[in-house]
This record gives sequence, C-alpha cells and structure tokens, in this order.
Amino acid sequence: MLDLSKRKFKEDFKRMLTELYAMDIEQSSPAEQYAALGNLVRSYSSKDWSETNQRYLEKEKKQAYYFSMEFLLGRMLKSNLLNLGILNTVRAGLKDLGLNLEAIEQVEPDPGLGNGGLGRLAACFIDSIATCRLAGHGNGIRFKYGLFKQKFVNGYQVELPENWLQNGNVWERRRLNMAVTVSFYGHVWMEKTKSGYLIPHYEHDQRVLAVPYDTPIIGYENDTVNTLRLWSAEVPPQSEGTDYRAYMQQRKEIESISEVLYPDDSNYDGRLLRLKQEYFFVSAGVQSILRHYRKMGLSMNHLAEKVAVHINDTHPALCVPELMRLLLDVEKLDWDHAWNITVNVMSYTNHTIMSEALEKWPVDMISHLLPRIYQIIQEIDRRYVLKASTLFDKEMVGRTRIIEGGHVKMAHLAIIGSHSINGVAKLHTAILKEKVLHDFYFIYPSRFNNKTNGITQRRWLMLSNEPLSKLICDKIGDDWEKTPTELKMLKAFRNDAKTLSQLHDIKRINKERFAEFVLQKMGIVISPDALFDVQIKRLHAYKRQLLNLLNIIRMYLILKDHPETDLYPRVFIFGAKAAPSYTYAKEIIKLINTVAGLVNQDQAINGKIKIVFVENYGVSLAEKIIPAADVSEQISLASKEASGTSNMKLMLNGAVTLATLDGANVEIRERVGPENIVIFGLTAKDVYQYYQDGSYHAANYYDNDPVLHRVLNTLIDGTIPGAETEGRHVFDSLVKYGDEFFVLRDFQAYVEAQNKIDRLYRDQLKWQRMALINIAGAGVFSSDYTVRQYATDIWDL
Ligand code: 26Q
Repeated sequence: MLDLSKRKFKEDFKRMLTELYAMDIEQSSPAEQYAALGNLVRSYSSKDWSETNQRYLEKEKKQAYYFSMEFLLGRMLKSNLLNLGILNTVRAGLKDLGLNLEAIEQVEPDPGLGNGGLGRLAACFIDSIATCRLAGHGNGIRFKYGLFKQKFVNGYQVELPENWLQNGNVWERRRLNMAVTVSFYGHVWMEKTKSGYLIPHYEHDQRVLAVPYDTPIIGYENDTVNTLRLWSAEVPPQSEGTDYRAYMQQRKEIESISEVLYPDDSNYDGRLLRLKQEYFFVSAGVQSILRHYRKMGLSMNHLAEKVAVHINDTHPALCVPELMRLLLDVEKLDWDHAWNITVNVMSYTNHTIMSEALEKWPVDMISHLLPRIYQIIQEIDRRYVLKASTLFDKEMVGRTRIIEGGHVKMAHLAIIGSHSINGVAKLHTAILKEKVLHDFYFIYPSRFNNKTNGITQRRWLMLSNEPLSKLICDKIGDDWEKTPTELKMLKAFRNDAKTLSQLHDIKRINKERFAEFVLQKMGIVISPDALFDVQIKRLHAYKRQLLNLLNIIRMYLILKDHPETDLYPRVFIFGAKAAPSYTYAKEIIKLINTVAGLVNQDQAINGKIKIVFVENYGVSLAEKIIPAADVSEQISLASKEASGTSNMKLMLNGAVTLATLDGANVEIRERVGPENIVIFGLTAKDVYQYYQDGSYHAANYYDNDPVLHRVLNTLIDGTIPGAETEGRHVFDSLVKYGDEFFVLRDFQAYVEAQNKIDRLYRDQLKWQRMALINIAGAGVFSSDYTVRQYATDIWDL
C-alpha cells in the first residue's frame, strides 16, 4: 500500500501546481487544484499499475475481459483516494493548505457513459474485480458525449449534450501505439490456397483506427491496478492526402462511431450506427486481447486457459463471430477447433426479459456492414441447425436458430456461442430457464446459472455515507470493509436503544444535508422531519413510477378533503431520465412535475406532502439522495425487473424497502425477513397466470374501486391544471388500452403497503431497528462476492 505522509503530500501537491500552472495555492482556482490533485493521484498509482500488468504477464495469469457498451463510473477522485488508502491524509493535507477536498471534487465531471443499471453494474464489477485481486479488465467505448443532460422546461424533459471531456480527463491515458484497425463494409472473397486454407480478401472496405484510452482501476488497499480500456474511433493516418472533401466526410462518419452513447435502455434502437458501435469495440477489444496473448508465446489452442471474455448483455455478442474470424482467418485454425475455443472463452449475461429490448439486426444491414462477420454467423447458424435438427423437432430449431425471419438474433448468437449464460437474480434466472429462454435451457441445461447482482460498498457506503460508515466501525470494527457479510454483526445491536438513536441521528443529518441541497438547487423547502420516500431509476412503464404517483394523488385528495387527516408528512423524491424517443415515459415525467407544482405550493395541505423530482439524476446525485432515504420504492411489475441495484444501495444505507416480489427484492426479503420489508402486489406467478388466461380487465378496477376511480379522474377532469394532454394519454393507457403493467390491479395493495409504512414510521425505535437489520443484511449484496462467483464459476480465474 502507498505510504504517504501528510507532509509529503502537501509538498507533492504544491509542486504539481507549480509544474502544471506555475501557480501557488492562493493564485489557483478549484479547476487547477483538481487537475493538480488528479495528476498527483494518477502518478501515485502508476507504479502499481505497471507492476500489476507485469505480474499478469510474467505469471501468465488467466485474464477476464468484461465487454460492456456501458461503464457508468461516477466521479473517480475520491474513490481513487480511498482505494489507495490516502483519503484521510489528503483531506487533512488539503485542509492545512486552506483547501476543501469536497469543493475540489465538484470540479470533476461525472462521466455518464451508461444508461442505468447495466452500466453501473459494470462499474461496480471492475472496482470489485481489482479489490479482489482478480485479473480482470473492462473493455468499452470512449464516448465523446455521455448520456444526455436532463433539464426540465415547464415540466418537460429536455435533453442537452453531456460534453464530459470538455476540460480533459486526468484519469485516462491515450495509447496510440496500441491502436488497431477495424474494418467495415466492402466485399470479401475467399482465396483457396494449395494447402486448402481459405484466405479472405477484403476489397473496398472502410478502415477505422481504434485508439485505446486506458484508465487505471485501483483495488481497495491492495497493490492491484487493473485497466479499463475504452476505444475511440479515428481516421487511419494513410487516409490523409486523398480528396479533401471526401476526407472530411469520411472523418465525420468515422468519428461519429464513438461520438455519443445511445440513450435507450430496455427498448432497443436498431440503427446502423449502433451496430457499428457494437462491432467497433468488440473487434478492437478482441484483437487487442489476442495481440497480448501472443506475447506469452503460447499456441492458440490454450487460449481458453488464459483468456475469458464476458458479454454484458447482447450488445457485445459479436465477440463470438469476431473471435471466430480471427482464429480462422488470421490464426488459420480449422472450424471445429476454433469453435471449441470460442465457446470456452465466451460467457454471457442476460439483463432483461422485456422482449422489446432483445436485439435483432436485419440480415441486410449486418451483411452489408460486416460481410465477413455475416458469413461466419451464417456458418454458425448452419451448423447449429444441422446438429439441432438431429435432436429436436423443426419448431424448436426454428425458434432457437440465430438467423430467422430476415434477422440475426443476438441473444441466440450469444447463447449458442458461450459456455455460460447467467441471469442477474434468482427469480430472473428462474424465469429465463422456465419461460423466456426455456428452449435453450432444455438444449443446454448446464450452461445456465445465476449470479445475483451486487454493488460496491466502497462507493455506496464508505464514500457516500461517511457518518454511517463511522458508526458501523464504532460498533463492529472495520472488518466489514473487506468482508461485507460482517455487517451482520450489527444485529447484536438490534435492541440497543443508543445505537438505534444514533442511526436515527445520522439519517437526520443526511436528510438535512439533502434538504439544504434541494433548497439551494430547486428552491423547494422540505422538512427533514418528514419521511423521505425515494424512487430513483430510469423512467419506464414497467418500473411503475405511475403507481407511486397515483398514490400521491390519492393522499393529496385526502388532505384536500380533510386537512386534519393524520398522514405522516412525506417527501416523495424522484430521479429518472426517460429515453428521448420514449414518449410515454416522458409524459409520466411531465405528469409528476405537474402534480409536484400543484402539491408543493398548495397552502391548504400544510406542507404535508412535497414532491421533489431532481433534474439530471445520475451517479453523483444518487450519492446524495441514497444516504437520506427512509423508504426505497422497488415497485416494478413482478417478473419485469431483472434484478435492480438501487434496492441494494438503499438498503445498505438503512432505507426500508417497499417492494413487489421482483428481481433481487425476493432475495432482500430472504435476508432481512418479512417483518423488515414491506411487500405487496402480484407475484411473477400471478402475472404469468394472467397472461395465460388473458383475464385482466383494467377497466373493471376503474369502475369498481371508488378511490381509484376518483384518482384516475383527476388526470382528466382539470383537478390537476396543466395535466390535460399527458393526463388523458396516461388515463387511456390504463383504462382503455389494457394497462400493460397492471398498475390498477396493484393499486389497492400498494395503498395498503403505503399505509403500513406510515404506521411503522411513527415508531422510530422500531423503524430504526428495521433500518439496522437492513444494513446488517446488505453485506451479501456486495459486488465483491458477485465477481468472486463469476471468477470461480464462469471465468475460472
Ligand atoms: C440496446 C440496443 C440499442 C440501444 C440500446 C440498447 C440497450 C441499452 C441499455 C438496451 C438495454 C440497456 C440497459 C439495460 C439495463 O440497464 N438493464 C438493467 O440491468 C441491471 C443490471 O443487471 C438490472 O439490475 C436491471 O433490473 C435491468 O433493468
């Protein structure tokens, strides 16, 4: 571990400021201080970084590569300081110099290189992989623009570009000498040599230079520094000197590949540029893995003993044909051999059961853009069909083959080309096996396994909730930091009034801090005495922010009718971005904002309900909101949320979960016991039953439940001024068009669950005991354990 005294740090820091800007502290701005500090931290980690790489190479360690379109990292300054073991030294040193670490931290842009859960999971994983001293690295795209910045204009979501690289990025290293070429379009023809090899010849292809930018991923208090390699698309040098206008046109086209992250999640956007992005980072990544492997001087036959490639959802599924291409065309292996190696190298995680999110690409598009890759996919499919036909009936083969109905099904490609297929929570994996991927489970039962998601306790507790971390250490020591299941020791304090009141005080401090932030940023006054009820996640119909909203309207109506009603004061906190093209989700945002406008200013209800919809929800805001949460809303329609991970973050910070039995909520209930979680609503089994008998009639609930009837009417009868257009659409989607996600069906159960929360919260002793049990049970959801299971069961590291 890095041995750094405060004195040494202060000298280093001042020297760095002088070196970079010829300035002393008094002359420097926070931006300069941040740059100096960032450069310093990077230099502190560089020796371990090169030694880690050296060690892996010398010991010929097997290495895993996590291929992901998204890495939603969040700011890195403090997490790097923490992991290097110098957070306190640096903070104290800066203080001596009259500076504040948290103020400097604000300068760092939050790189939004992901949409939500899937991207954040990738970030937690690489942090945990380094912390567990596993040889594993990330591979993705260095998007120039991250997920759009969200602004509300008259309650509507407006998207702005997120230019996170504007002021540079101290953490990355551009490595031009490691660039590779990725080829698109053109024609291939195969030359048959005398010895019988087929050599592909590419003609008129477009070549793109993939330049890697490496970011060190520092393990927590160990000497391991792994690598996140993000690729940027550039024009290859030899293209200069051609016609100027043609060159500029080509340059624009090439650079657009790594220009911007697609803002769709759970609803896929089948555009050519997206396919280009997918192949771009897959090809660059696989090529660079093989180049590194060749350095060890081993034969390709041993590749699977030294390399594991993980496919994070289907976005990098082209890893399968790309590795085949390199083994066949470059390494000259025969098909069976190459295929055997490929399947042993590849593994795949499914993150969704929503059929509209399943990627499939038109054959015309793939064969035009990636002619050689398409040939290989065809051959994989042909051989699959040939073999499967001897074992299964025609329908089965038709349902499972890769190329079907003029499309290439990426999930089928990933499944057929991988030795492991996993879901991200027990329930999700069971649904994959029994429903969504049942055919494949029948064909490859041993490939299927579960890996319940996890979160890094370093970012989501030690960094974001220092007061709680300190309290935990005071009670049970610090073993939990490296062995998070040790949090269970907290249970010994379940009846200790002092501990429970300390928990209360810490929550109170965090709520005050958040209330102050809300006042400053939004001008909304909220009381830290109220119950903070939090739903933070992407906006999607299946996540049912609408259910939450309908209950809020119900409470509002009660208070309007009877202002004296004894409802415990609440602040409903929302954070959510909607995909720009997802009209319905955007309408819900507008509706929530409209209701917020009405409720927040209504003197008649005495401030008993407040609605705070934070703009531009992302990692940095999550770090502020989660420590202040009392209630964690996890109310997706059962069977639809693969896992969820904000549920884990919120529980770890002492929030009580209000949930359906969906995703990892099921396992959270197992951990804390049914008395420490509030569960309501349909189960996954109920939902599938409804699908089977088609017996759900949403309109009946509108007709027969007078409370629901009145609440729904407010959407269209002028009770909520300004809600007319969106209110009508939402009303119709629920009452007229069948309510796809059973919002009306679960309304009453949800209201009862919310009433239960209201009662429970009044007994603070009991409530804090629930909070404590939740914190104590959150340890198993550390991504440290998750990645260890991947390493042992899947990657064989
Ligand atoms: C695909 C094609 C074209 C454009 C975009 C996409 C795309 C992008 C992102 C499709 C899906 C996503 C993201 C999915 C996602 O975040 N899923 C979440 O993954 C989490 C981690 O496993 C789970 O906890 C969540 O339940 C799941 O919704």
